[in-house]
Amino acid sequence: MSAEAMSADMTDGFHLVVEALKLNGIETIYGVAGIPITDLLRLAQNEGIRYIGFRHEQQAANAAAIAGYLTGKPGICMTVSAPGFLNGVVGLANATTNCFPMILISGSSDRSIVDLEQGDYEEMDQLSVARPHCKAAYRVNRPQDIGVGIARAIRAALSGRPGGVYLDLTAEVLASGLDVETAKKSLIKVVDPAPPSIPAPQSVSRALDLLATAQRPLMIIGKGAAYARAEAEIKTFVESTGIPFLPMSMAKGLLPDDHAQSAAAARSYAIGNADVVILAGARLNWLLSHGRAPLWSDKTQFIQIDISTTEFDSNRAIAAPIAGDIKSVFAAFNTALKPGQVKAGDAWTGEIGKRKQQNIERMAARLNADPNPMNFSSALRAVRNAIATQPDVYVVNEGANTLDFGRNIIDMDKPRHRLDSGTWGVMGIGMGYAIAAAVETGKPVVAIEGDSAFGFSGMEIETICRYDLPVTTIIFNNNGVYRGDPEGRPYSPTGLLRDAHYERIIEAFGGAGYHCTDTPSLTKALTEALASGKPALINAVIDPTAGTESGHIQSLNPKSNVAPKK
Ligand code: ADP
Ligand code: TPW
Repeated sequence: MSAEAMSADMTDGFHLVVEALKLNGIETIYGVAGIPITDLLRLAQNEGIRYIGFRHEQQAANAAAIAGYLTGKPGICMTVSAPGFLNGVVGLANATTNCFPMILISGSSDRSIVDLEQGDYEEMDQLSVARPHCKAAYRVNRPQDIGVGIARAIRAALSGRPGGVYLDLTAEVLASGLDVETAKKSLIKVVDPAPPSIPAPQSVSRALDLLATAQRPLMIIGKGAAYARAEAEIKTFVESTGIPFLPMSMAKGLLPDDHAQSAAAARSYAIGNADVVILAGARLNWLLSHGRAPLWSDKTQFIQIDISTTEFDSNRAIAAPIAGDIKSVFAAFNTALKPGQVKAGDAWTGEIGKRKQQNIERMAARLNADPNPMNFSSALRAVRNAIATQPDVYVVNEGANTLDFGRNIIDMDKPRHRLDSGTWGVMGIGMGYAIAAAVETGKPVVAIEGDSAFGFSGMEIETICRYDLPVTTIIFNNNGVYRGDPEGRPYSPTGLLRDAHYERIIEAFGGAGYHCTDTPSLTKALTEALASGKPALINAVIDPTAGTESGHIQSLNPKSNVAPKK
């Protein structure tokens, strides 16, 4: 690479990447600096792109992924070659699994050396590694192709089912010169990257005809519907038909959790007894028991709305598949519905209402108890009471018990405000999601974290403090993965340090730390932290015996039946 300055009628790969991103409305890059992208990041920042530098690429990639979900534009993560790239791939794969649009852009080493395995600095055939973990993967080998590479990456991330895209930029391409005239002509502004996908009229009428025969209809709303920004159309449909609905965890708030037609507090009854179920942007995967008994009845008939047609019949026969984007499908439903054509029966909604009431009363006793030390329910009640005063708060949630209890206890009333472990049930999204939520929305964020879950991304507390973000992290500290070890025993595979003072981590970076052992102090600390609009970390000490192994998914955890050795 020549250090000589180029003449005024020449530009280079660095400039072309930044210009192509800006031309396509990209405003933020998440990443970690190093060879060969350091100058690229500097240039991007100088040219007005907001750069958020992380301590680990996995979090930068998670941040880009959730930025994509929140904004509907692809989130951008930039990393160095080989190890930095690999760290980013976890976030890329998680984005693809969750259908979030993001682009992982990694610099790569000298291809002539990499391809002959001659041992370059950070040598790796990154394109081949990335390919199985994303929706599309491209490499740019000439500076005049940068515009096409970025345009293809944006379109692939956003169109149809959104997902992660990998874009490989060789060090050579970044530093290569190109005359300004050719460079200008090579850039592409992507027109209409996610065009509406209008459903076929016969699919719409097939679905409505089936729904009209239903005695006990139910609608399950998934994060695909939240991503599609279909809340207005779904509200009209749900309220005009009276159909009870169940939100999947990241679809909570699309319709408010306290909506009269929410069947969340009678979930098993509603699922087990529905005769026709509409799946709106939710896959019939493990999170819905694959549509199988004992949760589901084999008599239930399905209407499934999805932009990806390969989703239909993936687990159960789908009687009425509708290929289309959810906003367009519900708009079509609302237009086609004749008055009174679809109506949830009073007996069905009445029974759901009765069971909801019973379950809410049963839960209230647990929720209102004040044990010492705190347990998951009481601590979450304390958190809920503080959040209730701040309607704009974004909630990030991960852990096992912390996630399961958190999903049930923390109500949401705005769409796309709950961000969690998602389709994989992955640990380690916490700080990346929290940072991007604060950066992209400017609103306060509360990250409710199991102590084990927090450890996967804990160093990003420095990132939160460096950018002075309004993020409060609450650690549900019960000394272990799922729960703590009994006193006086050596640490087991699920044990973590007893009585860790996590709040001191943030103090090292100038943030506010709180140590809370009871519910009034927890509510007070969170209220104060939210009012400050500054970084804070609350160490909420929970009973180490609280919580169950694997949380609510113990049935997925294989157990050895061989008697232990004496
Ligand atoms: P959840 O975890 O909330 O159940 P999933 O991630 O399993 O949701 O399912 C989301 C589904 O939504 C995916 O199958 C995806 O193809 C679909 N999807 C994403 N965006 C859209 C859209 N705009 N219109 C229709 N379907 C969409
Ligand atoms: C990337 C396995 C699932 S839940 C969990 C782990 C390690 C942590 C549970 O303990 P925590 O929560 O966070 O203290 P709580 O509320 O029960 O006390 N590695 C990855 N993802 C997953 N899911 C795991 C490991 C796991």
